[in-house]
Amino acid sequence: MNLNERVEAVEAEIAAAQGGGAEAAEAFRIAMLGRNGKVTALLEELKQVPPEEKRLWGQRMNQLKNAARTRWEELKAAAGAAAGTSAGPAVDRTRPALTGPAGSLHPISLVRQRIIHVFERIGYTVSQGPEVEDDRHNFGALNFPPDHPARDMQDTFFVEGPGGMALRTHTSSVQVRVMESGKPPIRTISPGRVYRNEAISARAHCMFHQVEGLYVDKGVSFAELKGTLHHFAKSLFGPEVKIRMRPSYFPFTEPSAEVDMSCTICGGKGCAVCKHSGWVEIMGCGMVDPAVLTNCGIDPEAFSGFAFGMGVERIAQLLYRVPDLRLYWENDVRFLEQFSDGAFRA
Ligand code: 2NM
Repeated sequence: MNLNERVEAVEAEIAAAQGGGAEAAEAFRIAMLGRNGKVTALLEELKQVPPEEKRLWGQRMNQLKNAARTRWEELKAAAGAAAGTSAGPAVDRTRPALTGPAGSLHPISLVRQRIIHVFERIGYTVSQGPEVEDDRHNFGALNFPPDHPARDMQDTFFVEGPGGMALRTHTSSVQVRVMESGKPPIRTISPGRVYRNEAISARAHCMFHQVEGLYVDKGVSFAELKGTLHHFAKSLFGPEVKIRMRPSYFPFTEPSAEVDMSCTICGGKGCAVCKHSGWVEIMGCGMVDPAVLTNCGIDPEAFSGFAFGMGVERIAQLLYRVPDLRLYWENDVRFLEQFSDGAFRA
């Protein structure tokens, strides 16, 4: 082979060199550009070229050397990229990973969780029951007379079919199940969805969330009821909050009361939220009617109990100053994004 053929052969070899990691790149460098490399050997041969051909051959050899160097750089870069240590764009492996948008809990979930937390800390368990109930658990055992207006078609969603089933109108139905199946002492709360056939407005919805509480034991008093509810209000709304009770009526409690809290918006001075009274209603409560205890298999001579019930939407409205209950169900992210509570994030 003459010099030209040998240069062409090495050029072809350079062009055909395949990547295969850092070792292959280094082997290529040694084979071509090393002390005994093929390119180095050809460069040596320049010395024997006749003087009139030196300029031409010099250019040709330079191109060969550059081609070998370029190919070597390419092989190194390919090996580095495969091993993740490329000399290309720098990657900082200590940077925190990018996280996707996390979303946040719905204000109703958040407030329900906070309510549950307050009662769990003072020894209450959490009970659940079916949303489709029979008449006995939703009304009968709770002392609602057969002709009570709350049973009316206007208030209750009845379920078609046998058995006179209905969507529960309160979670007191869960308390009935707890009393039927257990013995005092009973300390439990029942959070859940309830349904009432009402026109949807800024103040009412046909489905809302309740948390009802029940405490049955020997010698449970109205004073303990008031102390428990004051503790609850302070836990959620701050240590300055006051409560007061107004006489009221529920079929399942006697005596019964509405519970007001000093208005947290104006601090009791009077504002639009409390209608300038300084007080806002937060729940209903009372001593469990002895007839209800009897209906649920508990001897009212031996035991007494108190119960209370609140709407989660109402509590959340007061905590977050939500002006219209319909906002809870519109799923407008501008509304939903405003609520986050690190302590209860999933
Ligand atoms: C309320 C108000 C007053 C209540 C009563 C009972 C039960 F099952 F023990 F009889 N559970 N919840 C109750 C009492 C609920 O909600 C406004």
